[in-house]
Amino acid sequence: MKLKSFAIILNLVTWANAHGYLTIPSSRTRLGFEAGIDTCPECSILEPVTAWPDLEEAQVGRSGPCGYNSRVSVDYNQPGDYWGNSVVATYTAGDIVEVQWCVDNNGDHGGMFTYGICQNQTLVDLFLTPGYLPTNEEKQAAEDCFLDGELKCTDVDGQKCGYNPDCASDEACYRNDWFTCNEFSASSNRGCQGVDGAALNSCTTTIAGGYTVTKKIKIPNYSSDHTLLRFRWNSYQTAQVYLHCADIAISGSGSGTTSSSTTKSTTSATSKTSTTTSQSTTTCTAATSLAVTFTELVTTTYGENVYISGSISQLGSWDTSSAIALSADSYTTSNPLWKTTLNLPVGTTFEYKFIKKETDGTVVWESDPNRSYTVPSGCSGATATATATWR
Ligand SMILES: *[C@@H]1O[C@H](CO)[C@@H](O)[C@H](O)[C@H]1NC(C)=O
Ligand SMILES: *[C@@H]1O[C@H](CO)[C@@H](O)[C@H](O)[C@H]1NC(C)=O
Ligand SMILES: *[C@@H]1O[C@H](CO)[C@@H](O)[C@H](O)[C@H]1NC(C)=O
Ligand SMILES: [Cu+2]
Repeated sequence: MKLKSFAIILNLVTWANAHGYLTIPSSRTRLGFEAGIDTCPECSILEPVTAWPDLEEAQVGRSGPCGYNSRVSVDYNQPGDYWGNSVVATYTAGDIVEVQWCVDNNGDHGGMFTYGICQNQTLVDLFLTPGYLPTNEEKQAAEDCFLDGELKCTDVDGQKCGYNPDCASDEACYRNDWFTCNEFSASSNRGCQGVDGAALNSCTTTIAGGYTVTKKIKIPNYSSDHTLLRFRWNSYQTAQVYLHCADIAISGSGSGTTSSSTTKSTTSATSKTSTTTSQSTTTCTAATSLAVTFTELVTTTYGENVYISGSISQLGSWDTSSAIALSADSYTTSNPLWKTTLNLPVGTTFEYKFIKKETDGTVVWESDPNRSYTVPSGCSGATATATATWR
């Protein structure tokens, strides 16, 4: 705690600087930004509050679990024209999925963060009703429910879950079920940037460029056509909490309904990219292969093209001359999206990376480690999406 008094002084001078927001799955805030409604997605801040060391002390007030951006007077606790009316991702109970937020270079306040799913649909529905703004009491009740439904770092086998170096062992922040950023004043890989060690502008913020912060969560045994994934970041440096939601669906697994010819697979899709599957809930014929869409957010210059290369023959068996080209049809400056859809056999597990080919033929690889993916099982006609950001 040697840094504590230093940090409190910094509070006063860096108060207004920027910050972070949930990007994968696409949060309401991200969608608002991409639609041009929000000019600073990383600026949805609950302040001033006690954010440290008791991570759960602050009441969410008007910010609610999904955030209120006072710069643009947008309340993300209710559906808007560009968010909240449909889901951005569908997961299966038990899935391990990669989630990501983006921290601004000028506002990396260190600290700890968590994700949550509230398993009380009645409560969540208040945040899904067009034209209805939940009261502050309803916002707090939902936040309490999201905290009850925390998706713990330690729920994911093999995931490294540490304690925050800025937190002493007798403080309330000394817990490793929440995710932690690195030491606020570390000389390298400091704060939340240090979680991925990603390059500047590996994700989009509007003030000083962003760094991705990537972790894995385990989707709980819960089923809903439309619910919310809540992200919460408690700043160490400032008296601020950041709150965001993404609209998701969860299809239950092992729910014991009559299934005839379907061979039920209990292995869930695990992936270094975030994985979503969607499928019809009517009669199910097990698919033998699935249309899997790979998306990669990567800013490119004219003449540069993006490919996917990997360990299976469909991806060229690591031979870059046989790699599969991605399309830039959906590419915009604010959303530099490359994508391709491949038909792959259910259950196939493989490793891959995205590559850039320069005009002169030079190949630029993503940094290690290799990404990995298992094609999920599903009903005939099901599709899956693996989203990623260049690293
Ligand atoms: C869900 O939330 C509502 C509204 O707060 C509450 O009345 C109800 O008891 C909750 N249901 C469960 C199962 O906790
Ligand atoms: C998930 O919940 C359902 C319904 O409560 C239950 O029948 C099923 O056994 C659970 N599955 C797992 C893997 O816990
Ligand atoms: C990625 O896969 C390639 C091909 O199998 C392998 O040579 C390389 O060592 C892998 N990289 C890492 C970091 O595991
Ligand atoms: Cu900030």
